[in-house]
Amino acid sequence: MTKQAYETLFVRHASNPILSAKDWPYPAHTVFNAGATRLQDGTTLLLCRVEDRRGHSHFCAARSVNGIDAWVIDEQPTLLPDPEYFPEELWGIEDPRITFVEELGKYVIAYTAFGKSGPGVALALTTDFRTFERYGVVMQPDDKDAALLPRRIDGNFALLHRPIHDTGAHIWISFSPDLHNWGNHKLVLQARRGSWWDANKIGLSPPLIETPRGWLMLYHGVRNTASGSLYRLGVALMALDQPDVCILRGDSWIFGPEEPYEKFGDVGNVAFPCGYTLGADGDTIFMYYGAADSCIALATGSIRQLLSWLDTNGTAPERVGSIRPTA
Ligand code: BMA
Repeated sequence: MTKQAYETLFVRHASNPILSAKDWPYPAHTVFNAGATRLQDGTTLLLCRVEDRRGHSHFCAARSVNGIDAWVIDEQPTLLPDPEYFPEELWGIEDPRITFVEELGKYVIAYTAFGKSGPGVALALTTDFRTFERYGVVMQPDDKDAALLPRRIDGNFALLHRPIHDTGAHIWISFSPDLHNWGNHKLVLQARRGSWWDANKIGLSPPLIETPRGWLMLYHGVRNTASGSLYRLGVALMALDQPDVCILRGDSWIFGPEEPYEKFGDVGNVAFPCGYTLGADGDTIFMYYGAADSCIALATGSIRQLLSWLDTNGTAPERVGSIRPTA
């Protein structure tokens, strides 16, 4: 048998990590798991999770013209937990994912609100990342790893998220007419159990990426080992008109901790993307990921290459969700 190397689907940027606590204008313990978006003027905005020495997190915006360096970081926290009005945020806000919703003319940030009942999913809306309209917790604990789709599906907004139940930690989708009331919950993708790389938990990583062939989903898979958890990245393709239906899912992981900044840190062996932007060619993915819960790194990939890899290496999984009732 000829020895073949695994295909490289994401290439790390040479100046990784691109952001860490030492770049911060105010005291910060770690900076990681950033949401990302490209603003109207082309600037890349990262909404970074900043953890203080209490262990509590908040968000701080960093802006850069090329999305790589010369970041201009807000002098003060951009969005702090507000436990007086939202006690679900008592222990911090974490892991933002940003979706621009054209219908609203607003960015919708889905994030983890961490309070005494555990982590839940909260939403906040903004037009400028300076003032925010909080919708509070929309998915009660334990739930996290959420992102909104950029447009309605069959008349409803759609939110991917990851509740934890006795049966495991799988990806679900829920629908809403108004972003406040959620229902029609459907199981989308399951952790695979056993010795799989994504056996113990899975969760959405950045928001879904729309392509003519379907929604590309980058998701993190967790494998528990004797020396701790390994967080790696896999890819799946969901149907455009039915994002709860998985068309193809890769068997192997495509990106995982290899470099020292990914292997060593507060939580070693973690590569955890929460955001991406697209290049001007409409194909290049700039994937921003938290490395070892300590810093922010960048890797680039290609939609075309991911789709062709899925064609060769993906399988159509058994349908896990219920069939949508017909009107
Ligand atoms: C997950 C999330 C992430 C974190 C990861 C590794 O459960 O809480 O915020 O990066 O664990 O610690």
